[in-house]
Amino acid sequence: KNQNGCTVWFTGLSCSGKTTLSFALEEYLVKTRRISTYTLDGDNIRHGLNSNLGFSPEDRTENIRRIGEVSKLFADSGIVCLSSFISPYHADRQRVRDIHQKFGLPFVEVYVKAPLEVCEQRDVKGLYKKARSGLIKDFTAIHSKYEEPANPEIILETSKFSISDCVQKIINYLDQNKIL
Ligand code: GGZ
Repeated sequence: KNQNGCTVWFTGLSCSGKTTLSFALEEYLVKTRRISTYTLDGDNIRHGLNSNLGFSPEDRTENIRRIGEVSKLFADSGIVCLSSFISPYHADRQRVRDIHQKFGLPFVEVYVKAPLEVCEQRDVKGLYKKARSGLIKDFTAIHSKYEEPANPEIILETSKFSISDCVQKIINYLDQNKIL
């Protein structure tokens, strides 16, 4: 193992910018720093490992529990694991933090913060529209709660700052805390 692993955990509403930021961070870490990363997101997790889970509160909790365990394994292998999930419940995020702590692995919670109105306006996949019209049930922030992080390591307001400013903020944190 030639580098120290960690997990950077992006939490926030649908269309808040989690995936955009994690891809931008990944590009910087890989190209500029030659650091190995792995991204976990809905595309590679909800279609595979967690394809049997939906969006009920119980399923979201199990979704995050499994992703937390996988993130810990990647971090333990020396990779920078970038995990982007709404992860709406405080207790679930806390459990992921705890298992990292137990194994001495850095866990950096990044709250990707944007007002619901902004997320709804972005509506990249048209899901908010479907949720408003009743075609999707249990949609986060429409019918299902999002518990704001109480004490995240980093808060990024994506409606106020550019992508590169937000990425720089994460890099500064990782450098200053000697995580990279
Ligand atoms: C929230 C949903 C839902 C419901 C489908 N609620 O914007 P997206 O499309 O690409 O990201 C959302 C993704 C959320 O999955 P997570 O695994 O991150 O959720 S959680 O952490 O709460 O378990 C959205 C899509 O799946 N999606 N139905 N009802 N988002």
